[in-house]
Amino acid sequence: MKLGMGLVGPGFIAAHHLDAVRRLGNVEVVGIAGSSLESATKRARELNAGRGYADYHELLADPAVHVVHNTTPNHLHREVSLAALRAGKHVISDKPLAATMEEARELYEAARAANLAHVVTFNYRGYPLVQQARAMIGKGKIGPAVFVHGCYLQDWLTDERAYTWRLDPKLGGASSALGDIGSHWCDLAEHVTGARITAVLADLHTVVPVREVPATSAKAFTGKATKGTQKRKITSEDLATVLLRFDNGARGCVTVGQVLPGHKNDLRLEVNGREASLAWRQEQPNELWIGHHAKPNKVLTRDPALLDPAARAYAHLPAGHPEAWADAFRNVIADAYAWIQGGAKPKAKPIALPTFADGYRNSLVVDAMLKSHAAGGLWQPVEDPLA
Ligand code: SOE
Repeated sequence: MKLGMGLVGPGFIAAHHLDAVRRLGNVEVVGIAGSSLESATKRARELNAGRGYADYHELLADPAVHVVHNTTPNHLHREVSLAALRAGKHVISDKPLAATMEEARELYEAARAANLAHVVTFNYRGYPLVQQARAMIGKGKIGPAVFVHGCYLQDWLTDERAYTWRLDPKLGGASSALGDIGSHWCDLAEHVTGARITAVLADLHTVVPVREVPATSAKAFTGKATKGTQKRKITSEDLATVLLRFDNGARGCVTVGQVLPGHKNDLRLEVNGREASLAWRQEQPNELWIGHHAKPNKVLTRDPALLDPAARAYAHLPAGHPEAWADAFRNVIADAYAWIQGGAKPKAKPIALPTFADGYRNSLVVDAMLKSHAAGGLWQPVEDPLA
């Protein structure tokens, strides 16, 4: 059956949802909802994305839409995703799942009760070499993990004239850099190691405490600093360093920042085991570094023939033909639609597919980081009241 997709919130990431869906073949782009019929119709035309809807309620009422992609700003995630589930639609939501941990819990509970697919776009799981690292660790190839560390660094908020809604807690939610990109790192660390973060000790900082607020919010990565109309005090974190403890005894640390010149989308994850180490970088995603103590280190370059079968399923091009961000994004969306086509049964969920359960779990981790910092830098357990 051909599924109809509708998109709510046609910002930067919307075009990538559409591209990913178009590459699947069995999905029809029905239309997009924005803040008015006029803006949605204009955007639908620009993106060649079917029709425009005056608002998301109208889109949800359309029986031709089976799957809703929620790409609204964080403060609207809860409202739109809940309404979509109540309307009987499968939901693919951007990360973070919601603006706060409490909202994320509500969404997770609603998704669990509905017989529908619920996906959150932790898209870095979709890289073949990320899945390779996961498979190697799962098969004991590096021995017990002892240290899990890395960073997620960007620079698009370096200039004090750069401003985004993510910095406004009313729109972006309880955290800024941690929710936007720290969330990706934590999800990836848990997904790749198969271990859970049990406690955190966080130091958050606002490097740029006053920004000029322009008429419209900056788009990520445009590098455009617009002369603002007013100065605004910023209290959200744009830099964070966090110590981590995992349930398998591993220790860890991560640094997250969006004001670090030269770093564009620099997500790095390294796992040191007792027998070997693995390191992966988002900006060189076709390489996996394999470190040894008593023999030469290696770099595994993405080649379907050399990958673990679990990872090979995510590689679509032959060796020497690099696969990148859009391909990994497409892999996650492809898993989501495969799950939906198969009836979205919980047991049939593809292993790598991030769901609202993962989104909720992730919000618990970020929330613990906020609490740890607010307590002056004390260890804060990551506790799941639903577990
Ligand atoms: C901006 O920081 C951003 O676009 C994030 O919102 C995305 O989730 C990340 O994948 C790239 O950077």
